[in-house]
Amino acid sequence: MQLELPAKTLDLAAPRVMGVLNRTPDSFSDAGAFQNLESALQHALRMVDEGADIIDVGGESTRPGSAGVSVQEELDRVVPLVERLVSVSEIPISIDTSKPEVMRAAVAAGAAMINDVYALRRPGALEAARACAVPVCLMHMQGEPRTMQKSPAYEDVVAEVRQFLEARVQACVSAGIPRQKLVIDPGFGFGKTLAHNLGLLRDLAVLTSLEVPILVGLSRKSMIGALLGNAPVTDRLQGSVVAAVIAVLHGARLVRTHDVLPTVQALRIAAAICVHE
Ligand code: YH5
Repeated sequence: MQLELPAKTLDLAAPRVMGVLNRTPDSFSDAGAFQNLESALQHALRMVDEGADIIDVGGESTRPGSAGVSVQEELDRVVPLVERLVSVSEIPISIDTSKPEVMRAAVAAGAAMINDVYALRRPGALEAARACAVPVCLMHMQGEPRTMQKSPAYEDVVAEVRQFLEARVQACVSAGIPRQKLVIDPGFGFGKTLAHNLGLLRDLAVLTSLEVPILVGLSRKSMIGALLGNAPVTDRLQGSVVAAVIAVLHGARLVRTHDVLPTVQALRIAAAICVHE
C-alpha cells in the first residue's frame, strides 16, 4: 500500500507518523504573531527530526466543545505557516481543515494533503478537494465538535462507521477523486463514548476491507485519560503510544500524534516484530 503525495510517495508497508501542529491564535501569545509563527515552525522542525513523515497543520480546534473560527482567521493562522514550512523543509504538509477556501489556499501554499474531520461534507469541500488533486483523509464524526460528546449513540458503532466511510469514499470517487488518493479514519473521540472508541479500536480491522489506508488519531485523547482514572492530558503519553501500536496491529497505516519520537520508536519495534504485507 502506498500514498502518493505530490512530491513524494509514502510506502505504507511500514506504519507512518503524522505529527500534530496546532497554530494557536496570536491573541493567546503575548509575544505576538511573529513569535507565534516562529515557535510553531520550531516545533514542526523538531517533529521532523524526531522522524515524522507528515506534519498536520491545523488552525481551528475541533476538540469537544469547540466553536468554529472564521475563514479569514483560519487562513491567517495556517497559510503563513504552510508557506514557511515548505520553504525550510521537504516534509509533506497535511492541512487539517473542513473549509474549502482553506483547502485551496493551503494547497496553493504547498500543502500536500487534506485532513478533513467532516470528510468533505461541508458545502464546496468535495469540489475544492478534487481541484486540489492531493490525497484526502476522510474522518468519521457523529454530530459536530460543539455538541458531539453530549449523547453519542449508535446501534452498531463499528458497522455504522464502516458504512459511513464506505459512502464517503464512494462520494469522492463519484466526484472525481481517485480511490488511491483517499485515506479513512474512524475518528476516535468524535461523537463517541469510551465504549464506542474501544469497540472501534478492537474491531479496526473491519475497515481494511475498504482497501484504503487507515489513519488513526488517539494521541492524548480523553479515552486514554478515562482508562487511566481521568489522567490529565500531560499523563497520557504511554497510554497513547500503546493504543497507537494496537491500532497498527489491527491495520492502521498512519498514526496522528502529538508525541512523535516515542510513537516512531514504538511503531518501529511493532513493525519489526509484526510484518504486514
Ligand atoms: C483524528 O483523530 N483529531 S483534533 C482532544 C484531546 C486531545 C486531542 C485532550 N484531528 C483527529 O487531536 N484528524 C483531530 O483531548 C484529527 N483524526 C484526524 N484525521 C482532536 C485532537 C484531540 C482532541
